[in-house]
Amino acid sequence: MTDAAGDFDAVVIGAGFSGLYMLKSLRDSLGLKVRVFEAGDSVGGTWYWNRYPGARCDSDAYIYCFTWDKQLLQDWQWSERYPGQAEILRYLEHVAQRHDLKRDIAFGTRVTSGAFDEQRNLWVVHTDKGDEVTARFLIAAVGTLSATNMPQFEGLERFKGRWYHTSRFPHAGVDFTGKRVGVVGTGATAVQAIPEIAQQAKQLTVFQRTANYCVPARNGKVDPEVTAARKADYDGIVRRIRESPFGQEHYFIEKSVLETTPEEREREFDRMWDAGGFGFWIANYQDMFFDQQANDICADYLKRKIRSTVKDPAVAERLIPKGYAYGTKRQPLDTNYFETFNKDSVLLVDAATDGAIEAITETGIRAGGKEYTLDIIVFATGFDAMTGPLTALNLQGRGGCTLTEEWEHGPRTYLGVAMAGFPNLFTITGPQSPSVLSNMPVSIEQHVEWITDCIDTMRREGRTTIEATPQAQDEWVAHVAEAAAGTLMTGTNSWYMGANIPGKPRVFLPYLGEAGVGGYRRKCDEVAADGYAGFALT
Ligand code: NA7
Repeated sequence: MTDAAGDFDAVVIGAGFSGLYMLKSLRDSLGLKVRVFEAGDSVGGTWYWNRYPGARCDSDAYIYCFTWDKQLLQDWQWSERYPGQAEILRYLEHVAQRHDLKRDIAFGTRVTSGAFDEQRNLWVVHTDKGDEVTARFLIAAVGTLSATNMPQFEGLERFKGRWYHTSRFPHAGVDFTGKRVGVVGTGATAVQAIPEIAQQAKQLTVFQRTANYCVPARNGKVDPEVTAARKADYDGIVRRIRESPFGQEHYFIEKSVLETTPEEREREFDRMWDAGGFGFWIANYQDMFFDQQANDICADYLKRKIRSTVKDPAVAERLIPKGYAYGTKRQPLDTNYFETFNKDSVLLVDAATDGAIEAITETGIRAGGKEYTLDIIVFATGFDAMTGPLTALNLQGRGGCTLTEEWEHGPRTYLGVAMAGFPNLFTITGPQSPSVLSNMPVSIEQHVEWITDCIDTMRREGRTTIEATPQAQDEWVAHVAEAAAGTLMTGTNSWYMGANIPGKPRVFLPYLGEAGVGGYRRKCDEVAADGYAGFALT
């Protein structure tokens, strides 16, 4: 075994929030030689690709940003509670410029494969531009919702109109004026896009497979006094969100909803509803995720809201979720979503009552035996979440093992950050870490800082490789499953369960144990303090 250095100390894949901070940390804090490969033509990741109408953040902006640049926390002014895609992209461009990050990023370059060379202890990485580079460490900063799910609808190639997927929307936008538009899907993306598209389109037809529980976003300007108070208390805010369950300043009500009077809980529900945002979801009564009866009470409130908002009772009934527990799918935040169905120009086609999509035709979509004529189809059909972006990298670990094979029955990781058989490979917000169940920048920063410390420790101790042990990995996989099994989450066909992708194993993908991101952070820190317990180092 030799210890020859590669072309780079580290290759980072992706230049969104996670890749930018990973580059900054390894290059400017540790002084490493780093190359970032990014498929897009600029930085931004999610915020580079998702340019559909209405695309905006669902977490409050004051915590949906980097907290490691303390001066920027003070200087940057967000225009609203939840900034839109263009504003977040502008922010990330600014960060890249401010820290001179672009000089180490190869844009328009997709990593097509990576293989661990066991003789040299280096990763050999290939790109679609013909690069072959070697690096000691390989870090996947590829995002969790970046592998587009485009269902194989029969006949799509026949369609004479134009079609788009929300996650690959044209940079120049799409003019829907005077058009007959179809939107397929009613997830968080569609819930943002539908009211916007409905304002332009002559006719909008929404194809719903599963109705969704929505709560109002309540976007708008933030009171300057609130902003000033937050800026004055940023150290406190950062400490709190890092220790919190979800990377947000949201905490469950430490009481069972079953122990409340109808009046008391109605007041609480109204308060959360009026505040808008994720509070209704993740600052609700604590038994809501565990007890079906408790969950039914919260769900009932939201169902009543739909009935009182949607004027046509038949449409309202079809928009009311059925057959799964509230909160077990990703919570969409809406701005006039249900109100949009009161427009004469908006039609709901519900798979359960009107019939599912059968085919795309030359002139539109056929569902339930009926033809809907369309000029433009917008597919808001989501992503192959969490594992999709990683398996797409075609990584080969020891003995040529691949993630696709290793993860045949669901992801297998240690701490959601490393995998047995794949030395010196790290994933940022990977499956089996809190990731998508948290405010992403908080989890991204935690992983980046943990990986940076790990690499720094290895260098100081003269280590060449680090690799999760199979035993530690087995225990983590079992622990992740056990944490999910105690909740209502596993009973729902959600992308958290891989259920949106035909053939994907039904396994709960993120980690929700240790009472969330704070406890998980402590667990990761303990592992490091214990000499990287559960890892083999050479
Ligand atoms: P989601 O939440 O996966 O939503 C996708 C929607 O598309 C959802 O309503 C799906 O119905 C529907 N869908 C998916 N495949 C089909 C097919 N084959 N036929 C009909 N309808 C289909 O993705 P989003 O982009 O909205 O949100 C992803 C995340 O991005 C979001 O949670 C935020 O974290 C950001 P289903 O519910 O599966 O029955």
